[in-house]
Amino acid sequence: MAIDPPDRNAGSDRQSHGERTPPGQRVVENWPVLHEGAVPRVDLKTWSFRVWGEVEEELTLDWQEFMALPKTTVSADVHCVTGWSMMDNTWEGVAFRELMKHIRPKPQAHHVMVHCDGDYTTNLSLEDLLDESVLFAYKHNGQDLTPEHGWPLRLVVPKLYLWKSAKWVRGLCFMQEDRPGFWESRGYHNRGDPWREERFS
Ligand SMILES: Nc1nc2c(c(=O)[nH]1)N[C@H]1C(S)=C(S)[C@@H](COP(=O)(O)O)O[C@H]1N2
Ligand SMILES: [Mo]
Repeated sequence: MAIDPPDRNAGSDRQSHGERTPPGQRVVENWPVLHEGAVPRVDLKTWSFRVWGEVEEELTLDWQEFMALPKTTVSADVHCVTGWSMMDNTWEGVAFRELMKHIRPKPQAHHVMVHCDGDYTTNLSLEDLLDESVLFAYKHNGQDLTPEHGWPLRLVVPKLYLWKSAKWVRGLCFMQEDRPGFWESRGYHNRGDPWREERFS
């Protein structure tokens, strides 16, 4: 288990990677593991992905149904609020936009709470999720995700700090009004744009 509390000194150790590293970030080569609680044990036979809340119809997909969705590959850097960035990742999975073909949000549904195995949640605007870089990934650089990095499925939101990239994702609750998720209610910024250094609120 590894917990990363807000680090007020994040970014004091600067190393640039050209114009691609946001302010206050340093590039790492080895991928750190950071999360709250224990790595969940997941059984693909009972795994399901659920969509509920402000939608015209709830949706539940089992693992096979999720894997049957068309796949995509996204190349992106990731930036953690604790100050490290990892460049040139290749993610393979299902684009958020692809999943949205099966979801009819009600007109007032502008926000989404992402739910995971365990108690972790994170909130995003539907607009941020609809960015073409956002996907549900099961592979990183050609390998299945390891359990500690979110196997079987994690959300990847490259344009926002990595706490928005929920590991062990199991569902989405569409909402009319925004609500803070796990870290957002503990002092992290509501949106988390690394280019604006939206670290803490
Ligand atoms: N389910 C879940 N997802 C999570 C977290 C968590 O505690 N639980 N931590 C977040 C935070 S704060 C970070 S920095 C990244 C770390 O991802 P990594 O361990 O793959 O580097 O996962 C994010 N996704
Ligand atoms: Mo984090």
